[in-house]
Amino acid sequence: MRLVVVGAGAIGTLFGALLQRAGNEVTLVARPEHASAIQRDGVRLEGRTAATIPVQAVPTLPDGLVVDAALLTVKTFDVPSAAAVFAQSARTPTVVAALENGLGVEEAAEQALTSAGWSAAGDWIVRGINSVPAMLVGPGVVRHAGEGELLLADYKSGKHAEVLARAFRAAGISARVTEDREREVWRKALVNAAINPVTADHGIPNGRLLLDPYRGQALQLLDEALSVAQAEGVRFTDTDAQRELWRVVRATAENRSSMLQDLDRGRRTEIDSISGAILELGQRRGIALPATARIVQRIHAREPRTDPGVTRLA
Ligand code: KPL
Repeated sequence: MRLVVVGAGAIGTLFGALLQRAGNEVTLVARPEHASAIQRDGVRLEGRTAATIPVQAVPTLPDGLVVDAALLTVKTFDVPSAAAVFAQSARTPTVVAALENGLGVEEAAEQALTSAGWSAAGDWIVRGINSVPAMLVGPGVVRHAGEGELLLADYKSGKHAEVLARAFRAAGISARVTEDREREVWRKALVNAAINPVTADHGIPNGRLLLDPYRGQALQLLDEALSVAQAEGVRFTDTDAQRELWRVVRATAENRSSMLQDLDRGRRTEIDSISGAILELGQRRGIALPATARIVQRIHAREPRTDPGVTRLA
C-alpha cells in the first residue's frame, strides 16, 4: 500500500517504519528536525523492535499526493487542520485512519473532510484505537516501549478497516477490527483519563501507578470517568474498568505516557480531548467530577502558552 503518516511522532514513526519494512511505500510527514534525521539516517527503532529502517520523510505534505490511505497521528486538537491539509493535498477522497487518543476524533475528522468538499466523508474514515506504546527518544529515534494492540473500526459505512488491519498485521503489529467502535473508544478513554494526567502531573512512568499515592489518584479519575461512560450508555462495570486499567499499566509499565512526553517537550497535551471531554459530558448530565476538574487545571497550568503543532504541515 502507499501510505502517508501525517504527524509522525513516536507512534506514527514506529508504525510507518514497520509498515515500510513490510513492503509498503510510506511517507512520514514530521516536524522538520525529525524528518531530516530520518531522511539522512532512516528511522532507528529501539526496545521491543531494534532496527534501522530507511523511510521517506518530509516536513510538509506534498501536493497532489496519491496514496491508498493516510494515517493521522497528530495530536487530537490538530485533527481538523491535519484532515483539511490532507484533503487539499490528496484532491480525491482516500481512506483516512485517525489514530488519536480521546473522544470526538472521528467526528472532528468528518467535519473537516466534509468542509473540504468530500461527500459522504465519514465513509472514508477509520478510527484507530491504539495501545502500542512508543516514545520519541530524539530526532529519528523511537523506542518501541511495550506490548499493545491497535484496534481499527470503520466509522460509517466504509469497509476499509480490515484492509488496514491486514497491512498492520503483516508488519508485525498486533491489529484487529472491532465492530464496537464506541465501546472501544470509551475503553481507551477511561484508561487514558486515569493514566495520562497522573503520570504527566508527577513525571512518572506508567508502572509507578501501581503504587500509592498515584494508584489512588488514578482510581479516582477512573471512577469519575466511568460514571460518565455509564451515563452515556456504555456498559462497563467497575471491575471491567479496573481490570483494563491495570492490564494497560502493566503492559506499558516502562512507558512515559504520551501526555508526559508532551510536557517533557514543552508541548500542548491532549488533556482537553480526554479528561476535558469527559468533564464536559459530565457537566451536561449534572455529574460532579471534582478530581477530573482539578487535574485538567493542573495539566493546563503545566502546558506552554503556544505550540505551533500541525500548522507546520500546511
Ligand atoms: O495511550 C497511552 C498514552 O500514553 O497515551 C498509553 C496506552 C497509556 C500508553 O502510555
